[in-house]
Formats: sequence, C-alpha cells, structure tokens
Amino acid sequence: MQRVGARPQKQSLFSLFEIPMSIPEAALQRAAVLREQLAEHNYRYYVLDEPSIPDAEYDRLFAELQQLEADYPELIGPDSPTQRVGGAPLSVFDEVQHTVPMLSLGNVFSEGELRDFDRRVREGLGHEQIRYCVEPKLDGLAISLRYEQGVLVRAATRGDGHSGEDVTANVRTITSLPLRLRGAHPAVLEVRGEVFMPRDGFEALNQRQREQGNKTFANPRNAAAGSLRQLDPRITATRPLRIYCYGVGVVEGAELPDSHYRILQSLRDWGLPVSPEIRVVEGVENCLAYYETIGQGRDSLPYDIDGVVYKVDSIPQQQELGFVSRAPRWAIAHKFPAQEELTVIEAVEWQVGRTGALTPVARLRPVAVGGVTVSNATLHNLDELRRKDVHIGDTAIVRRAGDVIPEVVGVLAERRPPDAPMPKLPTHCPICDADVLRAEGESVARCSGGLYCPAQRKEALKHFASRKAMDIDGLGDKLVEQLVEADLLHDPADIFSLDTQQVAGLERMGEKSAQNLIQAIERSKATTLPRFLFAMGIREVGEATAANLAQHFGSLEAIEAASEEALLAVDDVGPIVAKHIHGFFAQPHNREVIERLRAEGVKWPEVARPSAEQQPLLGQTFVLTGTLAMSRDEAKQALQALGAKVAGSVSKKTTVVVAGEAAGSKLTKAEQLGVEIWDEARLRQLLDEYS
Ligand code: I6G
Repeated sequence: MQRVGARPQKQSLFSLFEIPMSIPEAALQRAAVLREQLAEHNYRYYVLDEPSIPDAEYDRLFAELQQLEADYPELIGPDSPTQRVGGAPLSVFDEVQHTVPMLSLGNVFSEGELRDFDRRVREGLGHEQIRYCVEPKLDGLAISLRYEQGVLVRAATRGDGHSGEDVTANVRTITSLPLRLRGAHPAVLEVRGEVFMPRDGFEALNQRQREQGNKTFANPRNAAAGSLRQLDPRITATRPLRIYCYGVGVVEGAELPDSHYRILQSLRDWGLPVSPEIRVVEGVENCLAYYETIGQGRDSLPYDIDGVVYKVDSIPQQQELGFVSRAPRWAIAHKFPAQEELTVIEAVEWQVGRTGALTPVARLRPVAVGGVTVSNATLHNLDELRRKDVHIGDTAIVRRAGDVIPEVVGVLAERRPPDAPMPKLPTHCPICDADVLRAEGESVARCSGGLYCPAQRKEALKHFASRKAMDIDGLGDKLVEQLVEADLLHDPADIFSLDTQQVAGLERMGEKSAQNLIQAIERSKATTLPRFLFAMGIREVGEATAANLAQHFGSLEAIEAASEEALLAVDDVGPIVAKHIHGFFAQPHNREVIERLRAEGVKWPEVARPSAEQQPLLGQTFVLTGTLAMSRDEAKQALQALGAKVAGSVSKKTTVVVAGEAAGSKLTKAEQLGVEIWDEARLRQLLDEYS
C-alpha cells in the first residue's frame, strides 16, 4: 500500500525570528503537532512496520495539514510532507559527482566461492572466525541520498560510480523516505540504498499499462528504473517505489558506530527504511545457513531479491581489508540462481478461460528458472504476443518470480530461425470448435461456445464452487474436472442433484469423502445474494460489484428486470459492465439455470436497503480525479455511504467532478461538458455536513 505522503520532522519550520505574523499562533502550533504526528506514524508504518493508527486516520491528519497549508501558504516548506510532488517536468537530468565513489560489489555463485571469499577475509585479518552483517540483495537500483542539516537535498543514481544523475524530484515522491531525518543526526549524511518496486505494485502497474495500450515493463527492476528516470515527477509519484538503505558515504559532524550493523540501526533511528531481514552472524557456516533460509523464503517476500550480501561487520576490519579494483574486499554478493532464463518456444497453444477468453500459452523447451523447471509460460493476450513479436522457434527470455505464473518477457529476434512462423489466432475454439470472436478494439478473443464449451464449463463451475462464491467445501478444481469429464456436471444447477453414489464412483473418491461433499453442497444452499451473484460468473462482475448490485436493487428479481440504464446507477457499473449484466439475464439459458438453482433450494436472506434519508446523494454520480489529500478509497467509500455512485469516467450524466492536484483529462472533459467541478475542500464540506 502507498500512503499519501509524509516525512518525519521534529522541529518547526521557522526559527522564532522568521514566524510570519500573519499566521495565527493556533494554526502554527496545530501544523507543528500534525507534522510531528504524521512523522511518527510514517516512521511506525514504513520503518518499524508497526502502524498504530488506521490508514484512514492518517489520511485525515494529512488532509488537515494540507488544509492548514492551503489557508496559510507561508507554512509550506520544501520538506513539508504535503510537498512531495512539485516543480515542472525536467528536460534532462543534471549530472552529480559522487564525493565518495559508489563502488560495485563482487559476486559469488557457489558455496565454494563463498568459502574462498571467507578464507581471504580471515587470512587478511589473521582471525579464525569473522562476524558478518548479512542482508538480502534487492533487485533494484542503487541510489545515493544526501541529507544536509537533516533535510534531503539531493538524490543521485549510481551512474558509472563517479557521477550519476540527479533524480531528487523523483526520489522525493517515495513516501517511505523521510524528507527530514528524526532526532539528533550528522550535519551531513550521505546514505546509500536500493530503490525497488514490490511485486504486487509491479503487477498492478503492468496491468494498467496493458489496459492503456502502453508498453509493459519486463520485470520490477526495469519498472523501478523506468520510474526513477521519468522526467515528470508526477508520473513517478504514481509508481509504487520503495527504498531500503544499506550503507553510508559522506558523513560530517558526527561519529558513527564502529559496527556496520549498528550504523544501520542508526539509519533506522533517523527514520530511514532498512531491510527488516538484516542479521549479524558468526562465521561462514552461518552465512550459508542465512543464504538457505532467505532462499527458501524468497517467494514469500513481497519484492524480488537476487541473492544475499555479506559484509564484515567491524568497520576497523573493513578499513584494514580495503578495496580491490573498485570493489570492497570486505563485502560480497552471493547470487541466487537466475529467475530469468533463455529457452526455445516450441509451440503456442490457446487456453480457454471461464469467460471464453483465449490466452496464448508458450510451450517451452523445459528450462530451470530459479530452481524450478518451467515448460509453459503465459503470453497474456494477442496484443502482447504481437507487441513482443513472438514467433514459434524463437529463443525467449522466460521469467518466474514469486508465485506468479511464468511469463515470456521477450524474444531474441537475432536468434530467430529462418521461416519461424508467427502463431495464429485460431478461428475455432481448440476445445469445443465453436467460432472464436474478437470484438472490435478488444485485445481478447473469445470462444463463442458458452457453457457448451467444456473448458468454459469447467472454469465456470470452479468459480461457482469457490470460496468467495458458493463456498462448497471439498469441490475443488480437480474434482470439478473429473465431474465434467464424467459428464455429471453441465451447469451449476447439476451440482445440487449429484448423489453420493455418483461421486463415490469417481477415481480417488471414497464413500466417506463423497458423503462429506454432498453435505457441503447441501450446506452451501443457504447463501447470500452478493455471493450468488458473484458465483454466476457474469463478466466484469467481481465481489465488490456483486455486493453493490445487491445493495442497490435488494433482490435478484429487481436485478433481472433492470434495464442497462437502471444498472448504470449502481456503483462501479459503467456502460460495458451494465451491458454484460443485462446480456447475462437476457439469456434464457441463464434464467433457466437460476430457476433450477432456486428449485433445488438455493436461497438467501433479503438485503436490507438503507432509507432515502440515510442516502441523501442517491442518484448522483461523482468522479474523483487528480491527487487528493484523503485517499481515493476513503473519499469513494464516504460518498457511496451517502448513496452516491462513484464512476471512473466523466460523461453528461456525471453530477460532480472532484478535481485534486494535477488533475488531467477528466477535468478537461468535465469543463467541456459543463459538469460541475469541485475542489477537495468542497467535498470535505459536503462530507462534514452529513457526518
Ligand atoms: O549494490 C549493492 C547492493 C547492496 C551494494 C551493497 C549492498 O549492500 C546490501 N553494498 C555495497 C557496499 C555496495 N553495493 C558497494
């Protein structure tokens, strides 16, 4: 999660002589208190990983400070937490000289090489056993951060180690990074660290890029690099970058501890994020044990790492060992097996999903990627396939990270064999032979077979039985496949007429498990309307939309009878979703399945709908755009609670557009259409009125 933004700050911005007299004392004091509180909460959230207030409360404090600064702009300083994004886009990055060069790190790839490194260190120091400070090696970009009098004044990339690029404006947007250090700190402190993008943020960013027809990033590292090298910091501000600090460069005006580990603790005390995985270990055996542990837990870390780094902990010992060809003799990176590998695409096949979407899947010459054999990788959709210029027979870069499905990142066109064919979208479904259709402007092609297609049927039934839908305990993916293959299930209603004998007759199914399944099916009949709607698997109707539909209409009958127009009044429902919902209920086949489900005893309690009094904004549609001080979610929930619909795009039907900072095309459209435009203060006023 990204917070709106803040930085620790202990002092007031002004010395006694500088306080502008136009600011009332109360405002001045409140701003100082808010800054202190925000700094403390930010520190707890990002550095200690122990938040003590909900995000919504944090956002409220932030908004209050923002309001105060709007009322009294003299309160704003360059290190104000509200001023992370500022200034015009750059045309080029300035060059920055590194006073202390940013060195590189030697690598080892095996236990033997690590033992050699440790032996050299022991011999160099004349010690039996060495104490090492150890930490994961993040797969990101090295950065140098310069704090003067506690304030972040410059951030620079490593570049060639002697000079890098000035990326201060972009680095300021990283909300976990303090713009001012906490407590007593050196007069000048240059910190080194790694900027990275967590995997979930990377996936979401690529999804967004795909939806907007933009180029996707090959991996989180490239995404972090691309984001840091944006000339417009407003774009960087939308990217979920994080940072962990791992060392220091220039230090003036303070004596640092003589242990690397304790220096890192000092950084943490000053509010700088450092990896929570850092440990001190004695001797090479414990380094290897750490490597093992981190390697095993690697997939469950929220970010990519490519190894671990061992550093001699004692600073005097580091100094004694010195450097060799611009790399420290006292530190080494122990790399994991790569998570990207090269292999050959032997075929491209098409997988059919629940909604009939055809996904191209590359069948690969099996290859070990990060310790796991990979023989299939997704190519997402036809547009991606074309964008990546994939041909059958190509040598491809395959990436596997965390528990994400392996994917083809790109191909090496220069290694393409002559006459390598381009994969073709089939004209007929590879499973059921129905026509494959592709709507204009859509990147997804679909099988038109509906539930007659066994692939769609299996996926639809898996979805129907899944935990967040009908929650039929024991009816997992494998069992659904067996039941479909045994011709026992054609549609969801069939599930409720299964009997113990039929189930017990399946492979690897005993009498007892069959009985348990039948009981679980029975139990699932008592459900809720949102679950039932979600279970129907209507395109684009996820859990949240299902809940909104249930809340808005109150009954299935009302939803079935609703026109597209009426559906548009529901939160999160735009024209495309309305069309899908309406189309679904217009199909006699779907109505018939619903009728049979109800006849089998599937039922739900009525949905209590709030009164008109509780929903004063019923029938009004709001659009939120630009950067708001309160989180988008908070604003959306507050408006929805009052009965408003919050839409993603502006149309003539929009009642109000709330425009925050740096609002773009939606604001322009609202102006063109003459839609009412509010600033955030006006929205706050409205919410306060009803609170
Ligand atoms: O590139 C690096 C990544 C991580 C490093 C590094 C590091 O420590 C965790 N440490 C040093 C000393 C250097 N590069 C030069």
